[in-house]
Amino acid sequence: EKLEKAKTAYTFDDFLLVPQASWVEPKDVDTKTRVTRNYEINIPILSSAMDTVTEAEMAIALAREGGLGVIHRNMSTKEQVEEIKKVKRSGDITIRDVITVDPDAPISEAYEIMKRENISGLPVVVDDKLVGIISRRDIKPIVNSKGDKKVKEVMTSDVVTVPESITPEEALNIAYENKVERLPVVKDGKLVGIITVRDILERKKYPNACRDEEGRFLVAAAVGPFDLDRAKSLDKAGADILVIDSAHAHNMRLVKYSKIMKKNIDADLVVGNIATREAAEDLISQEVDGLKVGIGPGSMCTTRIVAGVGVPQLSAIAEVSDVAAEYDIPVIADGGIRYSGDIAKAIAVGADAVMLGNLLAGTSEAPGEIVIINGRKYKQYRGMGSLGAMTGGIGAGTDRYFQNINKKSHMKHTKLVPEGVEGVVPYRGSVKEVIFQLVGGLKASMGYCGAKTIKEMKEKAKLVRITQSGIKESHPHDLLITNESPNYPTY
Ligand code: RVP
Repeated sequence: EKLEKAKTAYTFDDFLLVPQASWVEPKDVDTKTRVTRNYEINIPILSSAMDTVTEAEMAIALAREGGLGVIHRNMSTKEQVEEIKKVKRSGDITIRDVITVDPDAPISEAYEIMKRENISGLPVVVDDKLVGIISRRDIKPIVNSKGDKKVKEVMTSDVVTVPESITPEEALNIAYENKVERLPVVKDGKLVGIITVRDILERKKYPNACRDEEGRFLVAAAVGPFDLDRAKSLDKAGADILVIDSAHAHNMRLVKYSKIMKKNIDADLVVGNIATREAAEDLISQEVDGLKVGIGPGSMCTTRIVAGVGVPQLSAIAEVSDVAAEYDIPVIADGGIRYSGDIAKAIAVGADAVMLGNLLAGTSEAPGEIVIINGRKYKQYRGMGSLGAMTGGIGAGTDRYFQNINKKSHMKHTKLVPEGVEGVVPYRGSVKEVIFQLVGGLKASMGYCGAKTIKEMKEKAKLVRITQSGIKESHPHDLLITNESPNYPTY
């Protein structure tokens, strides 16, 4: 009877999207999407909270392209806070830890600081009050002359300053009008930061970047299901979104605790992973801001084999999204995405965004070095439930899978039941290149389906169920591929 009642569940390969009458061309598509109750991102892509995928470098690269990185938690709270700060600092046009010099210091000292820190100008301050600015140009010709002059003798005292509320465009205009490279930011007469023309121009290179209200990059961070202290620290450090990272978020202790976590932070709270309607309902009743779906689809995940548990991903996304839509809560489809077409299918059945591990682990911005095997380049990629991740770092994988080990035990390996494996993925170049292909594929798909926005794609897309022979026909067949394509790896 149990078997008779069992539903059939499907995944990406079981369906294709049906082409429809369309006035939409890929170039007209808008990929902006909601990722939580209060946050929008510009492309529907997040990077996995895994120690071979997301640290600050990945989060910065992805935010620049319009996506969102979720900093992994297999490190101390202090280290994770530092990663968040790195992301926030890099997207900010105002440098806040400004290096300054005293007006009575000899110019040789100012010169040494500039050389050491590789900067071309220093604000001159007395008790945080800005009294001048000195640049390399001012001192280079005289620094070696005899009789060391003081900073105050050569500095420019008539400094053009700007308030904190300045926009990048206004700052750029002021800098050009006054022919200066750097603008000290002053609040109540005190120096609080500095804006450089270089940083503003750098910012213009990424028009699609995801930024917070202050213009800094958006960043998310993973937190253990019951780790309130870490959640508070990450929140304070400026994480915009926290993601409760668990292999089974329908654990009722976790469900209840998510409300406590939510009450204690300003950031939005995403909870995952789940795969059923019931789990979605239980979590939504705790007022979470987003849901993450995926039990067992991950490319390095063995949960379905080790525990025999999971739901094929396309059905899981569809089921959770149907519930979430009733409450207007965004859904992130996490795991199992191999091609851009899978992203389109995930959105077609209701996801607002996808999370990628495998596809981003091979980029230069993922942690870890390139390894060469048989003359080809690879990067390491491992499950957070693999032995390596559970015993490496701070062993964050153990509570992800509700396993506790005695950290002092010398027999750690024999006390763990892994749910993931360790391996390598092909090196794929930069995040920018990978994202270009993935978003390009999604835009093509939206063109075929006649959907101009992600919302329209969710509403309009139609699917057709296919068979094994349909899958075979879908992939290239009956030829020997001689040139590798950037969006269809053959390995
Ligand atoms: P994929 O993109 O298919 O490589 O899947 C990535 C996802 O797999 C992660 O975002 C996470 O939800 C899940 N994961 C991470 N570790 C493990 C594991 O060890 N089983 N699974």
